[in-house]
Amino acid sequence: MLQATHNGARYELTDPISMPKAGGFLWNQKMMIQITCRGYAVAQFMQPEPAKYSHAPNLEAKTFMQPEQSYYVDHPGRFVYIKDEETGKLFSAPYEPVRAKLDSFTFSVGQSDIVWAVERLGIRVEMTLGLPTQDVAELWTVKVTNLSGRPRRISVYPYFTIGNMSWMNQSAEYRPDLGGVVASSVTPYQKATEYFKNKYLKDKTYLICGTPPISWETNQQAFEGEGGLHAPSSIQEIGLLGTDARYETPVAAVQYRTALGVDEQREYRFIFGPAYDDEEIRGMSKKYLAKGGFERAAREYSNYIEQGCGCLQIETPDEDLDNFVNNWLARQVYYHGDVNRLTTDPQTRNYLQDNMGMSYIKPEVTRKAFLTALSQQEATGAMPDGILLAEGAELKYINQIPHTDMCVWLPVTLDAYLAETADYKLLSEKVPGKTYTVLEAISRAMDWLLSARDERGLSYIAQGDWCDPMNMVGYKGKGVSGWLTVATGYALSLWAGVCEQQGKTELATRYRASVKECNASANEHLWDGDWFARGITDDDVTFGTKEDVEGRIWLNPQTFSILSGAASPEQRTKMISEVDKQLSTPYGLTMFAPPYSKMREDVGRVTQKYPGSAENGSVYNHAAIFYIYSLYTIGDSDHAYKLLRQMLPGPTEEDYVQRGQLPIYIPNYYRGAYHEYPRTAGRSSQLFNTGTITWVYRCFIEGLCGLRGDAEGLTIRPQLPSGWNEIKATRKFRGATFQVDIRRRNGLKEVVVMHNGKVLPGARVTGIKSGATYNLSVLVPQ
Ligand code: CEZ
Repeated sequence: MLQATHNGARYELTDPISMPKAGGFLWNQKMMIQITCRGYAVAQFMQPEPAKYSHAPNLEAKTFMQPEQSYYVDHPGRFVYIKDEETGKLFSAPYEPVRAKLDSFTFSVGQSDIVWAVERLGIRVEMTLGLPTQDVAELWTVKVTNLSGRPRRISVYPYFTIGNMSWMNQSAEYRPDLGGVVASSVTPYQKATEYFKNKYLKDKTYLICGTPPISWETNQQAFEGEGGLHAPSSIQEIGLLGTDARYETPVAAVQYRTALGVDEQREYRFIFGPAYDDEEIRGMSKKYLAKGGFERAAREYSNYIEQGCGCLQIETPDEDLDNFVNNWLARQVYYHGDVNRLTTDPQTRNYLQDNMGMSYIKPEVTRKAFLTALSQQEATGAMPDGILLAEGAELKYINQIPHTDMCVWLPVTLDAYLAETADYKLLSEKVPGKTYTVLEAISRAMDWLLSARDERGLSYIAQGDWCDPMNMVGYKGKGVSGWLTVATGYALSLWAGVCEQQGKTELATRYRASVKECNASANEHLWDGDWFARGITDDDVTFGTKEDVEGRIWLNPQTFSILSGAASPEQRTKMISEVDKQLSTPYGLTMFAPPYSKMREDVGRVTQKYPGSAENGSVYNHAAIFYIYSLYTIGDSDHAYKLLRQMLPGPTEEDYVQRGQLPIYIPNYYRGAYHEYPRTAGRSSQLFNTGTITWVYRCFIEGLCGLRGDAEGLTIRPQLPSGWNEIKATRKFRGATFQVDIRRRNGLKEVVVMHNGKVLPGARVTGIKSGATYNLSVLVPQ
């Protein structure tokens, strides 16, 4: 049903039914497309706000990418109908909309292309999707091959959804001069000022054909007729009807009628995308449909993706894990750091964490992100809810709601950046547009965090912290966040370390004292005997405690109390055992339990989400990875690894089917409510936008492989799970390559690292030479 090929660089799903929502995604800096094995697609491009060129049949809401999208017959998709001209029999590739039973089906997801190959009626249809690197467009190749051993006559009908473009103005027609279907529209608006903003939007959608079709249809209803998309009326005719769309829903469908000899093959190419005008369409057609255009685009795009290959390759006893880490993990990290989830106002915490991941791929991007973020710091030292990345961008959606945790992420993400690069120079850089340096800016942010606490020393939550929809704990101005209190402690302790390193002893001492304060406050007001509470509401009710029937224990406060040092070793033991007991599922740890079954007005919107979905007690991977990271910091390797492995779908068939997702990315959540709703538990959100992924990378690099940098070098402290006796890792670090052979050895007390036959003091390599290769043999204790 599912197999890795090309050493894990591709995954192939061999039926369209057992994991119907499983898909892959491709992106470039201007667009993204997620497409399922059955042919349904969600694509967005930036102009500079996210926009669509292939729409639903009805008016769509503008929102962030939604989890667990449901697909329906008319959902935007890319399909190819095949009609046997002798018998009139019909099927469609990849599977929708006809859903005819296929003789064979392969959905093959690669890193820089997605390919389907399906067979029925003795005809093989291969569809390949690629993207250009700089332009917004989909590059499609459709190949049909006659496998039946006798001459055949067939018609091939690519059908690409354009959908409802605009309630003001939409139309489509076939343009022989451009060689394809062009749909036009006007982005709806009402304010006169919007007109000037919209004037240059790409309001056209086109499908340009490399080979001129013999007929076409641009009117969705005329195509579908009374037959519906399963058996479109127009396909029953000899040729498509060639209707235009005049304030009617556009579609791009064309027909090729062809005779195929035995084993004969035909290939057709198409470009599908948005454009401003005919000129642009003509340009795209010249660029990509000219001979070799697709091949060149594919090479360039695969080079672009290759730039995100990251800094770590591993060889462990777990092949599926290796496949993921070596082929897919850095890719998802790169996607986040390279396009910021295709928004012009990423949430500050997302922006910082997504860019943290670039420390391992393109650290100059991370550096710039710190400067960009800090240049938007408020006069009070607070960080805004979102970082504006484009001219004229505005804070939208969730960024209009006050969250109090944004400052925390500065030292937390900087810690990874400095460990990777030792770029301490950044600290004395002046923040663009400000009168102070990065070091001063972050100190201001830390002071702001300290100022935003109540008389008990607990951090105010306002309308949310890391947990966005926890909007009613503190909306009256008094409620506090237990998580933020210890997260502040953690941020300050990291920051104190940096200050110390920079010789700012006074600052370091002051911040260290504040860490103690935060930790003491958390212990005094939030320790519930076996774990830390999640917060205290406006009306002074402590929640996330034994008293609660729902939302009894939350992961984040435990995690960050480990990181901040608020939890003593005895407390840790208790917490960890309660987390195990109350939050474990076969798909990972839920972010709290039990999920809320109804609105709790002093906690907020999070309790209204469906139990076990998203923040209402799902296996919210971002929360789980923080916890895993914290376990690595205290050397709880077995535990950490078990949970880390659970983040990845598979390797059993049962697990794949339950999660419904290919092991090529980590989603933001898997359904929780394991005890309440076991049928849906484990189901993937299919949403690959998640702060999880950069931390997963960190956990492999710093945790499992234990290859973390510092100001002068690289420390080697692997944390193998006890079932493993050896692994190999290749780590690129500061221009050098480290080939590390890690083995377990009886009778050792500490890690021993050997280089050129010598034992390295402190298990650490210093004086690293860029360009050099270091072969290290590492022995780790039993
Ligand atoms: O958004 C994420 C945020 O992007 O939720 C995380 C938060 O830390 C991230 O910064 C936890 O709350 O508004 C909502 O209810 C949404 O559900 C968001 O909370 C959530 C979505 O998953 C966005 O992809």
